[in-house]
Amino acid sequence: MNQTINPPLQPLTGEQIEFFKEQGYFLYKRGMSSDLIDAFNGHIYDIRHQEPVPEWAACADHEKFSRRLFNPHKHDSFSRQAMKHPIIRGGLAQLMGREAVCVQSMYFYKEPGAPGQASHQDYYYIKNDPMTMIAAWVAMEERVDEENGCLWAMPGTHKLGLLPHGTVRNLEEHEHWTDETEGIDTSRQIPVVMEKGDILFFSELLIHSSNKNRSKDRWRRSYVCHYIREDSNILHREDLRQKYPLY
Ligand SMILES: O=C(O)CCC(=O)C(=O)O
Repeated sequence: MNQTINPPLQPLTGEQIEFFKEQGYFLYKRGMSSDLIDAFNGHIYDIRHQEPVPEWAACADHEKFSRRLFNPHKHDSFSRQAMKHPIIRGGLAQLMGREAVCVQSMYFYKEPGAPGQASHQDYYYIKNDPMTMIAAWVAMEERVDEENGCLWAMPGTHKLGLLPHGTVRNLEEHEHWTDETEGIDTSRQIPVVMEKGDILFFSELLIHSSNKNRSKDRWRRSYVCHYIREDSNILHREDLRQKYPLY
């Protein structure tokens, strides 16, 4: 029997790879099917709807469906399957030049009224060597826009290296426990409006943020995984050392 692993897909064109290199991100339209996203949203809802809630997903009762669920890929096979999505696996292999492994996942509920995250570079939180980290941010709603707290990105800033980060300045808009980039005018950030199933790939040095969900009744669910090249290693963060292959 042939034991070889199937090679990753090559979903990105040369032009798209070039765009990523220049701008620090690339938006892949409709990478995941609407059916898959409905099933995954339902599954994540069920995890915290159980009695009792599994220990790894435990939270206060009033927070069951708010803010985020950390690292579901470590405990839940559906979350791992979504993390390994063939378009993501293939896109990352093209952008990194080798297969990627996953080190972190987050499922954001971001309910109406929930704060966003101040501008930052992911590398500030997750150091890795060599530096290869890329995030894949998947839209889990029909539409993710300025009103329900979409991501904002500052094109080209992945070329600036790691910038200083300090205390969050606008607590009305952003979560207090994160840090914010300093010494740079972040008004050049652009909103990344996305539709259900769109996948945003972005570099660990790209400055990005999100604002409060200001809608009355539109959630802003998303599934965000962070990946490094298979030969990179996570520094400092013991909790994110384990590498999850994508095949
Ligand atoms: O989705 C958000 O609101 C913030 C996500 C983010 O900044 C990240 O995953 O690095």
